[in-house]
Amino acid sequence: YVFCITMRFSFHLLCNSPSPSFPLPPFFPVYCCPKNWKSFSSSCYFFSTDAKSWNSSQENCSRMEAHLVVINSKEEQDFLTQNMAKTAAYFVGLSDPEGHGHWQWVDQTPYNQSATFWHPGEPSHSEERCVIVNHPSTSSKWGWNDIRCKVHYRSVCEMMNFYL
Ligand SMILES: [Ca+2]
Repeated sequence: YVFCITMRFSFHLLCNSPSPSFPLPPFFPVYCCPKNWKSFSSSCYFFSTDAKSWNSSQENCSRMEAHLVVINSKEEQDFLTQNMAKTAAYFVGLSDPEGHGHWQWVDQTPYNQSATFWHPGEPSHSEERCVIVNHPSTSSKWGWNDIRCKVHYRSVCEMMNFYL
C-alpha cells in the first residue's frame, strides 16, 4: 500500500497495487480509492454512518462522484455485509419507483433475479419502493428488504477505482 495524492481528489488516496513488489515497473497499474473508502474488486465503497432518506443518500453519493451501491454478485453482497454494522441498515441503489415490482439499479444494470438477496417474504409492499440491506435480530442472515424511501437509514456509495 502506498499513500498518494492526485489532482482529482484534494485528499489522500489509498492505493493498492496488484503485486507488493517494489520498485514498481513503469506503467504498472496502481489502483486507488479515496481515503476512508474500502476497495473490493474494481470498485471503491463508502459506508455512511449517518442516516438519510434514499434520495438524499443518492445525492450524497453523487456529490462524491459515486452512486448508491449496485450489487452484482454473491461475493459483492458478502463483502458489503462484512463491512456493515449488524445494528444498522443500509440503503442500496435498487428501487421500484412506480411500485409495480419493476426493480431498477441506479446505474441501469439489468435487475437479475439470480443475483438477488431478499429476506424471505420480501419484497413485501408496493408502497415500499427502496431497498435496504440489514440483519434483523429475528433472522440469522443478512438480506434485502424493501422499505419506504423517506425513512432514514445509512447507505453505501460505490465508484470505480481509478489508477495512477
Ligand atoms: Ca418490506
